[in-house]
Amino acid sequence: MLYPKMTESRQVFDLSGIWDFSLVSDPEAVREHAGETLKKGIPMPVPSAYNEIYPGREFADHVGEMVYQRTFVVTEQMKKERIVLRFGSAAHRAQIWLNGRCIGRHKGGFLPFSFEITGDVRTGENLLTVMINNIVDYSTLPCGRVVTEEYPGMQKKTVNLPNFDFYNYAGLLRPVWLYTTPKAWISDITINGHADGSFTWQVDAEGELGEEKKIRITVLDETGKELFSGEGENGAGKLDQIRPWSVEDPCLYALRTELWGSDGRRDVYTEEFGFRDITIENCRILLNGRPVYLRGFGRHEEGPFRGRSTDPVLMTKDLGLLKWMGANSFRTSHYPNSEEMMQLCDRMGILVIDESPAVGLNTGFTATGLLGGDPEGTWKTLKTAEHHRTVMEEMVKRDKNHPCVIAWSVANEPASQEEGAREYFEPLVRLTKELDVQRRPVTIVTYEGSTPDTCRVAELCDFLMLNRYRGWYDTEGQLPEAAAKLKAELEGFHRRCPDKPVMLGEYGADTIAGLHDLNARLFTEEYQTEFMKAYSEVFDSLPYITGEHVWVFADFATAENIKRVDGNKKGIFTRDRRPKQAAYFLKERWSGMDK
Ligand code: BDP
Repeated sequence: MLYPKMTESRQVFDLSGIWDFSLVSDPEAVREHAGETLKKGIPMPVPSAYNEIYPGREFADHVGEMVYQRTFVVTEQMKKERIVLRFGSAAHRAQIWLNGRCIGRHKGGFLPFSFEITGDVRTGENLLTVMINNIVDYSTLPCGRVVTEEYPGMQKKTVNLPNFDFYNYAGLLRPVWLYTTPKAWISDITINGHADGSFTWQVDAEGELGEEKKIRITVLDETGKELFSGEGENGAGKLDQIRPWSVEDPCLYALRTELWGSDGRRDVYTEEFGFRDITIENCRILLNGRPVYLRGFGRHEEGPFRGRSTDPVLMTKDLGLLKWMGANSFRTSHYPNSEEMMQLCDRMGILVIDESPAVGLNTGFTATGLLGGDPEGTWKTLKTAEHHRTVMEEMVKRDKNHPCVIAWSVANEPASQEEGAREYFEPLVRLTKELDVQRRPVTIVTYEGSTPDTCRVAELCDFLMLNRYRGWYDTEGQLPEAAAKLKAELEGFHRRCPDKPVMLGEYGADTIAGLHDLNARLFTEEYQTEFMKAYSEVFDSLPYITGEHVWVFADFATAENIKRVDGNKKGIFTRDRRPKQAAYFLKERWSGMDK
């Protein structure tokens, strides 16, 4: 899915800003009055999560619907074009009305969607109403549970328990745009560039194409110099002397695409891409034929004030810190990040494991240990299979051209040891591979409940990504013992899958910034550093380990519970991005790896 870009033939209007907002107790009334101006709407910034903008526990933890509204003006000039309304995302379910008429719905909180509204808009002012539902249950990704609680003498209370360890921020988390195209338009572009300079392209066109339909593509270098031109909706080419895209030299090229339709007008779109190869050989992940050891983090797209939202300041700052640490990669745990983040990673040379929002697919386990249900019943209980397919399709379609994306993660910590796991994931892994012309490696990130003896999905994965908390959730405070357990498990997985690269997807310890102890006790900065050292020694002793992603880049907000003190504190940085002591250990370790 193409990002809204201004080109010679397209105009883009950013609808970010202050919208009207209201929590909803009666969704039917909103549907009925969607064409009327909101009564008692309060100002709400878009993009942002609505939750922490105003004080009040009831406000933040509201379960159900909320409504966003604003007007926008369409000019006579715009009316001559095709007009599209595009959402970067809406968490988790949205219904949209234009001037009172429902124009569509979308399910899934972290991927873009759009509607053509040419016939629905009028010249002058238009009223846009968006109702969002924030409930996570056994049919959504991520998963959660809705529970009705009863207390003596009180009204019944509905609560939504997330089956995951991050705060359920909701709303219009990403930008909203209007854009125009000619009546014959480029609807999709797929590029596959290799490190040897060969490439293929596929251009999809829609609308009033007629016999006159013509497509021309031009490959441009970073300075805009034309290197190649070709015709047709698909084709292949080869360039001499390209600079492959890499961490050290994230060199981007552009495919300029022109389409002529029946009215003789031209639509233009320029998509950036890189020439690079990702392959797997002998327990190694190779970037452009050379082994790359992944060092970095799982990272949440969140911070103070905005909650989980597109924030160019925070994302640039975080990638700067990643580089400062000597890291080269991160996982978009536990949902696709914003499109702007992917563009920045392309540009800054950061390798991304692109994760779907499939987290909490385990009715018997959550990180916080409080929400377990039926420990045997996950794959009989969940109703996510079809939605999971759609999400994988949307995610690959959105991110397929980004050189920074080196692998797809289909899920985080599902009940991969339970009966039914293989049957659930096998078609999803196959689909993901089929959808991606670059055939990137695919993985499923597994938890410690899924051992070398019990895991049912290891063979489906191109590389194994394991989350382990020995020394924290068990063997706490006993790092030599924890390291011994970790090593035995890694060896077990290697015996089972001797050709597959193995990496840690998560390992970490909650650490209160500023808390110190000579004996490196739990929760202190010293313990986190010792924990990182103990794990590093294990990795260095096993040649098939191909990466280490620490949990987590920065402290983040979670649902309130007795295992979390003001959120998850496993960050190597605090939530306001100050380093804890372990940052310096990892910086030295990782920076030294390039030498
Ligand atoms: C893992 C989850 C992650 C949690 C982490 C933790 O994948 O989302 O935040 O544990 O407990 O189980 O800190």
